[in-house]
Amino acid sequence: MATTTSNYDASSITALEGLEHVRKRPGMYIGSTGVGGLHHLVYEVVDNSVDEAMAGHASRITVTLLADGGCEVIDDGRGIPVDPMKDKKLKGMPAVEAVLSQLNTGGKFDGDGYKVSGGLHGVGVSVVNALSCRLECEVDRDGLRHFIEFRGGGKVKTRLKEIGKAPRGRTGTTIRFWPDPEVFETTDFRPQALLERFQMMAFLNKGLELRFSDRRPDGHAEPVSYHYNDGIRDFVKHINESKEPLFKKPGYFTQQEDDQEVEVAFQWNTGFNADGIHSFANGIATIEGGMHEEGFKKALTKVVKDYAANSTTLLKKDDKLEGEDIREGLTAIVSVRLREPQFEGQTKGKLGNVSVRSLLERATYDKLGDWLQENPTEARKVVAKAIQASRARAAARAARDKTRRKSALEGAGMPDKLKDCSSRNRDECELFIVEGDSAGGSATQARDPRIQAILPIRGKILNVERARLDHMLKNTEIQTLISAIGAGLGEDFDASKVRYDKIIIMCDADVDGSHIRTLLLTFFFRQMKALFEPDHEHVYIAQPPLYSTVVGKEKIYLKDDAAKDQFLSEHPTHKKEFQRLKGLGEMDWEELGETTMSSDKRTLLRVNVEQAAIADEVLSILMGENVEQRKQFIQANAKDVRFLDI
Ligand code: 0RA
Repeated sequence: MATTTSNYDASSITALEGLEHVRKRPGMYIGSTGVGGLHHLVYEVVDNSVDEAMAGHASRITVTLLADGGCEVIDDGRGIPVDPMKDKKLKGMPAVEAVLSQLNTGGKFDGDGYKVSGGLHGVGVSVVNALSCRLECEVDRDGLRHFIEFRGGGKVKTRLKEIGKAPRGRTGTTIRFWPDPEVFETTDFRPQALLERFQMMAFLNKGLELRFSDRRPDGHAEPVSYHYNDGIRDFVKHINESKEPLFKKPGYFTQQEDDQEVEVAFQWNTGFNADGIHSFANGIATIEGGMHEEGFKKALTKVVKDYAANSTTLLKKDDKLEGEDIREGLTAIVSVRLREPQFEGQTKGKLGNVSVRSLLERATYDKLGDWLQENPTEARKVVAKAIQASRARAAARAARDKTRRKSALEGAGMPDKLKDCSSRNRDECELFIVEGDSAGGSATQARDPRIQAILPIRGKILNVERARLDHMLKNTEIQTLISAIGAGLGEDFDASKVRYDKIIIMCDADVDGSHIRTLLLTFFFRQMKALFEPDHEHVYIAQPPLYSTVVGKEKIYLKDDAAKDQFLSEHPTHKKEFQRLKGLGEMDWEELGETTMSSDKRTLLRVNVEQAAIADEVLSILMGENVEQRKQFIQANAKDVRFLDI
């Protein structure tokens, strides 16, 4: 007995040393101490319960943000074991205490089920303990309710004890934790972000019910329950909700072998997006793809091509299908589970296990092949759509070659609409894309013709998200833009040829203006992505001032309400009226010259690639019918979409 006790005390001390390290270097374990890291704590605890569900022992997880700032996660699994550890080092320590206080003890020591282990997740609940000022755990097991409690980053406050009977027949684990305000910059959870992940987990684990409620006094989130009996099929339907599916019921297949299994759901829509494949490994999004995606894409191309080759009524002699034609409009979820996932790449978002590639190749070739045979109506639609895409691609290539030849033969003739600048030093040149001819006229008068070029854009340019390249190239507004920028487009785009240092979008502050701005950003994002690369960052949004007023003889412009308040606090005796400017369309050229077009008075917003990607996504959502999705998206990205004024 004496040795047991001393062993136990010794391992408690080692445990604390481990947790000390976590507190010293939280970033190493949870990425950051911002809101992302804070949420990581929740995911870590929930992941453990999801593992228990994946192993077939739990079916419901309830997450509650408590009134006092804590977070509670309840599951109905087997309950973390409470018996003393047998292992030499931890001899005598209750297993639950080891799980909660020993780094790397993880959840599973019975080798049962897949564990979520990668660079990002699976650091263990002990990390949550280390970064919490308080953590409680209740385990219902063997008819009893057990309780253990920690304080100050993992120090045992109450040793494991029985606190009564478990409710009849119930087993499960409850973990409550209070993130340490000394560690985190904020301890304010954001339900929107949490919910997004809970929903994803519910999609990826069919039958699992994930409930969420927010009991914080100022919490606004409504209680939510995610529960999908059709798992990733429901996921695909959900993604395609705002789109127009080619057929009603998503296809689905699954295959299992030895240590790994795969599940795939798919459905094409009428859209033109060719990267609608979303892949996951052990419930973790693999943003950078990897072996599972590779195998799936390869077999998808082959199986659809083989099928098309046998349907002579659709395929003409010159048609040549490629992978991207077949993927156009496809929404697919590829979810694999394996024992030892290898997460690689910059953000650990790429699955490296080679064996998964051949599993996916075989499964997809066989089972998607069966699906095509068994669903001839759907299969014809898929093939017809791919053929259409391939013809469009051929036409676009021809159109591009023509543009290229033309510029080589005729010299780079600039479009009439462009009022170009005279300087040939591109580092000082600016292109203003202005909405409408009248604003274009004012801007032309206000500009410095040496370094400022004006390109008026009329009406709404084509929605590039929806339009194929060949249609897009026929649009005169787009043609004008491409020639003015002068660096080609798509895969031929060459950022070193861009003719201006700054490309400044100048639109009205109304709905149409923000729509055109979003369309332009989407076009640049899709066809001239290098414009947003960190060392280029050519794209800007002009923010015309909202107010003007007069001080003495000088006209002062104020960009927004905050600037107006600031001005008033600095000029407490100011009595003159404020004029509310009606946006670019209503400004005369002198006003423009003194504000948006003056290099020292204007406010420009530089657009980075993330913001452009958001514009792109906003657009596809705005085009869709799903108002709820649009609302949610805008809420979740409030900070980053503000400049789009939607
Ligand atoms: C280790 C072993 C067993 C279950 C668990 C851990 C477990 C961990 C967590 C964390 C949150 N909820 C959990 N539920 C279970 C298996 C126990 C057995 O064999 O009965």
